[in-house]
Amino acid sequence: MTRPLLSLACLALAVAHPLRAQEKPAEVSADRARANFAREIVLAPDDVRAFADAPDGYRAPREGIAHGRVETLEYDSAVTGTRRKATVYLPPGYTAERGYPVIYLLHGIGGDETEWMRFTAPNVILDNLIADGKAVPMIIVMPNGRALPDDRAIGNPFEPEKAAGFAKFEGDLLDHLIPAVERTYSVVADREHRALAGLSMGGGQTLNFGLTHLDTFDWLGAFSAAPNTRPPAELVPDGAVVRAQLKLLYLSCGNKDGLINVSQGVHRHLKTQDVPHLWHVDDFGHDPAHWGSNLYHFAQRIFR
Ligand code: FER
Repeated sequence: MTRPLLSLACLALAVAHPLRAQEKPAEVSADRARANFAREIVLAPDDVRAFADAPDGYRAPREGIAHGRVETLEYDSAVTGTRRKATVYLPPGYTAERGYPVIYLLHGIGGDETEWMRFTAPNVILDNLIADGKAVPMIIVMPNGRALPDDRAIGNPFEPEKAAGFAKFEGDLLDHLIPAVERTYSVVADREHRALAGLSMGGGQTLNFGLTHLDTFDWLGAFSAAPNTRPPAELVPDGAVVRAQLKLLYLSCGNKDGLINVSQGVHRHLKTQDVPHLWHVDDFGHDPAHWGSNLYHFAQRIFR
């Protein structure tokens, strides 16, 4: 199975420092993370694909179609006390004459605001989908989900203080990033025109923040959500509330991903609560092939 290099680096670190009685918390966390990735994968009969993988070439740049553009947005955050960066994709023909929907797209534990672009080129995926009439023109905002004064993707991301930055991002997103995006770009600033999605750690953030802020987001996508996902019964204590509001709850995981138990737990709880959701289990691992293919599918199902 292939995994992002940074996750592999974390695992190597855990192996190099076997658990001992006086181990520092960071090493204990790394060891636990390694054990999470190595969990036995037990598939239930409904842990199956909902559709085929994205077709060949879905993330290959095409000539002869209109292309969007990618830029960096800087915004001030009272959560971190710093000026922060987000990567922004503006769709082909972006104009202030109309308002666009926005997807906030969150990275994994080893990443930052550049990770999605490096893993799967969401700008190319969307250029291609829009050219084919399969997705509506939308803005993609790719922030740094580590809301700390030093938010660089360096060191051991499993250190408790570093991991806490991913939880603190909730306030940064809601109170600082979204307002900055809505001041800067021509967007439709309501819940019907806001989606939240992410990979791994960012998938957990999506569920944690999205399911508790249904007033802000109408479309959620969690791709191979990580163990930072809060217990499903806490996230959805009453299925009727989610059922009445959310347009799309998209959950995906690869059947070779040791973290699949996290997504299975969410899916099974949603089933007991009668919450409609899309559950897609493909044949990938914890890797960019899964995240790109699922962004391709998710982007076609939102804002319409
Ligand atoms: C963990 C294993 C993996 C964990 C987080 C991750 C918080 C995240 C992985 C990723 O984002 O790729 O135990 O705990």
